[in-house]
Amino acid sequence: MESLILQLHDIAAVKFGNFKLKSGISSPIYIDLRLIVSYPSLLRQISQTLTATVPSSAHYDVVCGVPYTALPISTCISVSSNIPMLMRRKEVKDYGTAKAIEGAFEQNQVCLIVEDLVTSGASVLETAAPLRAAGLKVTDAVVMIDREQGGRENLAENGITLHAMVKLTEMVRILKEKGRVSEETEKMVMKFLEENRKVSVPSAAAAEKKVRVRLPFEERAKMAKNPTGKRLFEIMVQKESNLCLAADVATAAELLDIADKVGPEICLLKTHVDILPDFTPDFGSKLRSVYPCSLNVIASIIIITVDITFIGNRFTWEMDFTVHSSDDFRESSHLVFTEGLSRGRGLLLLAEMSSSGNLAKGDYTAAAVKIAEDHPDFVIGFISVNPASWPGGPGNPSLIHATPGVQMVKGGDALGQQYNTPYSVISDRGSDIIIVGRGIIKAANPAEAAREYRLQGWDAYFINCK
Ligand code: 5BU
Repeated sequence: MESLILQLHDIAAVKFGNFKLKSGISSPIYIDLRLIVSYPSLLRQISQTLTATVPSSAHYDVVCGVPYTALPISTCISVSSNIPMLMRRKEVKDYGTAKAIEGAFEQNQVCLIVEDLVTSGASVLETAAPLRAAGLKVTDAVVMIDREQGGRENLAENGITLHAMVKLTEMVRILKEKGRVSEETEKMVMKFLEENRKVSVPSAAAAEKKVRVRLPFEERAKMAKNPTGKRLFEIMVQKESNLCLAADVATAAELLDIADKVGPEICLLKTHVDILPDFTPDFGSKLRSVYPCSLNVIASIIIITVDITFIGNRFTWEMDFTVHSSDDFRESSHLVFTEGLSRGRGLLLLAEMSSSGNLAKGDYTAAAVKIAEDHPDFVIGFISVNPASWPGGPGNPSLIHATPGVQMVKGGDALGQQYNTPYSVISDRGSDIIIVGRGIIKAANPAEAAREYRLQGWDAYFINCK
């Protein structure tokens, strides 16, 4: 290991000085592992060390390098260990066979991801998603250098264990010990790494992760009291989908277009119908014609989310909080409940929110649970964020939990939205449905992105299913 690190320093793949990074910040250390292709003996040693870094308990059938730097490394691992390799296309062709993954493989084979450097883990996840979408299992990734900036935790949240040849701080320490850098440089680099370390706090549920046995959706369909709730469970089973699209687009025409594209992947479509300038009364029937499955559910969600929860674009959610808890709401809710029930609708109650600093917690959440108990025939479930942490956990299995604030990588936006991964939301936080907006709508290929979210959400549910 030491010799490898010294060689990386010799070829200037690791440099010390003052470097401006892509993000704009100045760094006292710079790593460029693309250089190793010019040093075949070093490339071979690195590949052998990486192979040895993966514990023998981690079984895999194929390897796949994250493009581009890790491609030669994974090729060497493949050739020397005689394990087939796959390639992930960075740019998926939208013509011909349009394959995201090249190479021969079988469904459910396990693929080890190979990467040169991990910072947040985003690039590993970008490779894991199409591999999983193609039917492969991804449980482990091996990396040369772990920058210790949250990557390990982000990957763990997505069901991937990271194995690192060396951590960046260890590497700097070795270089100092071998007289390659001064004590002063070492201190400066350590300080920089410390200051730029993304403190990632694993969710409470993840920290004391218990296996929560869950009932399959088909069992829960039988328990549902409201016909719309029952239908929703049935649609989920039929379509193997626990993905809801938050279709926050600018016009009704765009909404119909996106519904058409991602319809096969989703069990539910959520819309803030009030933001559509070209909304007309026949919008519902048009939507029904492109997307017939769950209009009842769509309609019920419209009732509760109109004006209230539009995060990330025009409105913020706080302004409507008082509407919820006021007497007016209680009165109008009575009307909504009676009217809704007579129309065969169901209601998802807002119990928690995803945006930072929101007030929908504690008593508010408890009040939502109480409303659900009082109206078992009308309430079909909750908009929630961490039902596993509620007193008594997610509770009644006839009720469904749907969670907004979902993207492939944990993070947030400039307006306070907080994202968790599909795996964390479903497996750790005990929810049933992931609600995804920009992760799909802003993707280069929304249909493909929706498929990836669907597969991740679905797999995450069945990990703990009875
Ligand atoms: P995004 O693009 O994936 O961030 O969209 C999330 C959607 O879920 C968007 O329509 C929000 O208005 C909605 N949302 C939310 O993000 N957080 C909440 O707590 C609630 C709704 Br309630």
